[in-house]
Amino acid sequence: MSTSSAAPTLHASTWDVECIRADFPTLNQQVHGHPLAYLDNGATTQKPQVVIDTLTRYYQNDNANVHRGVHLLAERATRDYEAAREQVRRFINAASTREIIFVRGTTEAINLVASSFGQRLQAGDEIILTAMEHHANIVPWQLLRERTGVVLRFIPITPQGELELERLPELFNARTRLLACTHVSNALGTINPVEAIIAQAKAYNVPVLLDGAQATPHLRVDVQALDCDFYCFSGHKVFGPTGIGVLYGRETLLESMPPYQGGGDMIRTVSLEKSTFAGLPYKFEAGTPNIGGVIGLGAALAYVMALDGEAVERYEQQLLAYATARLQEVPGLSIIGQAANKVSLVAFVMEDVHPHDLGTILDHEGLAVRGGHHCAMPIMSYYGVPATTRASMAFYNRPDEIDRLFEGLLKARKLLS
Ligand code: C6P
Repeated sequence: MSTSSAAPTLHASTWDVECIRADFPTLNQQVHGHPLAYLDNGATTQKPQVVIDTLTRYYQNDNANVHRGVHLLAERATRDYEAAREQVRRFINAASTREIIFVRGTTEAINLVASSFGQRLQAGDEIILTAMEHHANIVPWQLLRERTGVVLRFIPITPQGELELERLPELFNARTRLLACTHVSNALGTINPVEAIIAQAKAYNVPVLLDGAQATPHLRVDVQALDCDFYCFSGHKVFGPTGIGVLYGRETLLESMPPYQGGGDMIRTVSLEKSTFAGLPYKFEAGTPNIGGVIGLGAALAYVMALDGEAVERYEQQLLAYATARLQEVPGLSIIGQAANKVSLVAFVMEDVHPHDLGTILDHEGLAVRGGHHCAMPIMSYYGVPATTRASMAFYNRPDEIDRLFEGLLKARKLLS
């Protein structure tokens, strides 16, 4: 670790990072002749051995369809599938498992709400979004706008990368039907003051959807304390498998919404004339679900919940402070997103160096970062850049990996500028 005077001291000893790293086999490998420094956790996180073992065990021993068979394997698969739902309920402290819908990921969760909740909206009804959303929380609403004529309004952002909350009151009116906002920005790292946003929305009786894709890997989320109406997240960003995610919905709202897709498992009766639908949560889970993914997600959440949440947050905040200080020492580098409240993610641009070229050079040093628009093109436009480089850290990252990033950036600068 660097002894640079600008960088704060990182007391890694308060968090046994080596012990944690031993749980993640992917981290232990060489890339282009260097030890892997995986700093692309915003894109997807690595999986602890317990998740890998759970998936293997499911496919080796229990593989069967759920809610259908009476045989032992079907019973075991159904039991583990529903146990994972209870694990998700505990993870976000939902009031009931009826409020936990399994979907493919955050993208599908938001599309489900836009499609189903959106059916009740009419031309001229309004939805408030923010200017820092991932495309997953913009495009489904634009598609809804094309279908119905709803109006989209946006909370603007400041150069710091925070929401201009003073502008929020003027966005509400009698036609506002929903506010949909990211909990944490994937491109800036900003943790939004969602409690204050929800309080304002409640005053106008407007339901709130939170995109929790980047929040759940870093923060403890309590949907009842937040009093939000929908909360969406992806399994693969919270140390679980890909292809599985969660839509939390307040039970009364979900009850009032029509099904999203039709098919097996979501019905009560079907005749050639009409169908009636199953109760929650099955009404929204048509067809054979990603059973292995759900069970793997349950294992991932159990792993995360067994960690000391406060220690995780403290350690990640130290990593963030250290990375911010070190990167600020790199000549010609500007950090994009300097909110007061951030998760452990630093996005930046470097004078005269394209993020894709930078990413390639860093890759050859064993450093995995992401370069691009991060599916947040409106944020890139706001800052007037085509793309940024993003180092996104998890609780298994180490300060020496940040030192290696610093050295890699100096090398890239020498080679490219
Ligand atoms: N962001 C990133 O590198 P899916 O793809 O459905 O699991 O998640 C979509 C999504 C929604 N909201 C936010 C805030 C996100 O960050 C993401 C995924 C990845 O930043 C891939 S673009």
